[in-house]
Amino acid sequence: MSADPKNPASLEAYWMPFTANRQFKAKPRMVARASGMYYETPEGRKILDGTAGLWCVNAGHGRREITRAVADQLEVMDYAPAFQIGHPAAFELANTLVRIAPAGLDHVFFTNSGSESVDTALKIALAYHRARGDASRVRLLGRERGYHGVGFGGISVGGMVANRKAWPTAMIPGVDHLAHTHDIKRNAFTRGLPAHGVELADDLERLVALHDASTIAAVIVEPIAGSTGVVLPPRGYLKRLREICDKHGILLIFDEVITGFGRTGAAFAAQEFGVTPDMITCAKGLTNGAIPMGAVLASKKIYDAFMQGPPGAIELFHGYTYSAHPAACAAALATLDIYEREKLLTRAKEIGPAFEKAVHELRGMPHVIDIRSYGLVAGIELAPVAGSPGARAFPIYQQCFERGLLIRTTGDTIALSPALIIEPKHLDELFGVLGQTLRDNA
Ligand code: PXG
Repeated sequence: MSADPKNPASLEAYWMPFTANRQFKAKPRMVARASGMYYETPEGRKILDGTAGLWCVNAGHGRREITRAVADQLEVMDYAPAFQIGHPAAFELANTLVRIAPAGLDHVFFTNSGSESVDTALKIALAYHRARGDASRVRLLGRERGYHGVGFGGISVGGMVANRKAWPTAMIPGVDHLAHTHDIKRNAFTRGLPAHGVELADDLERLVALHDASTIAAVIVEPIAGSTGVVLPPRGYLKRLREICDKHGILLIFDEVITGFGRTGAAFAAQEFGVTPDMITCAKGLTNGAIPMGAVLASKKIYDAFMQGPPGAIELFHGYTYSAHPAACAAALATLDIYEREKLLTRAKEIGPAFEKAVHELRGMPHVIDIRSYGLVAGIELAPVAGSPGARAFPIYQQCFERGLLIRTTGDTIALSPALIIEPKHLDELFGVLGQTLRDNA
């Protein structure tokens, strides 16, 4: 049976992720084609994509170079065993990633998603300390309001109650959380990074005092938290986290699934903010969303710690059937080539000021209580309807879609993360529709 929006039975079998299934199936929103900055519905209505898909289509939709590279690769070789066998594109891709990564992150472990990247990085952190003979370092620290995907590791270090509450006994043990940095009392409507909150990094000292550094393996944070409503790091915060980690021998992991590949104006937020972690998790923009793929970038220090055992011994008992899948490698190589040729990894620096100006012009619109943006990501926070979280923002999401604009809402925050190819005319269209919709919902 093919999908027919007018026939609810045809929509029943597909259990949709992170979706209000019953509400959706009663009034479906479908897209069928995509090109450049636009989706198109099955009926041919154009929808401006204000979110680069789900923060992943950084070079815009329908990039022929990627299509061709994937098709060519599948023709030549569809699949290669990931374990004990290599194929050239995997090595080339790792080399290319290391070239654009922060200096010192010299090794790449491939996964198929952000969630797998996070669980991989957490496992590497634990095994790293063990390999060094420091096996008492078993605690993993996340942060409130963090999102690190949906694996058991990711939800454990994550800080979103809705993602955790159904699985209270399944959390991995030994996890604790730093305080989050969202503070609109002090930082509302800041342009650029918030001025207040560097001292929140000292919360790590509190956890060290509570648990003792000798038990702590790693801290994982998003440089900019995306899924919980675009929470920016206070000025100096990430640097101080790095200093405290160094002081206590704790690994620092940046989850750059959203901030990676140009979102902030550099290849990675680590470079933009001048702080180098021990590992970076990424996915999404790595293949421009065309083929699922994720990666963990790890420092030489970490990799070398594993390369010690007897010759012939597998150093890390971890990996996926589809780690470095040939089609994904081809997609990623073609994507990175586009980013480089079109200078997209720094494009957010050029268009960012116009984006920032346009988003801050929404200040004063009905219910807008904060606006924050950096590079090509923005959060517009709306005052919640008392007792009904999300009820303020979701109708705006629905109405924008009806009016030809795709935005993302999380709680009562509207998140924007357009493709890095966005032009001023798209900004006019995006903020024209969004501004009018906000006014219509006074
Ligand atoms: N870490 C971070 C920081 C993420 O944002 C993941 C891990 C997990 O990635 P996968 O590929 O397993 O989904 C993410 C994913 C949204 C939204 O609009 C965000 C994500 C996924 C879907 C929607 O908030 N982030």
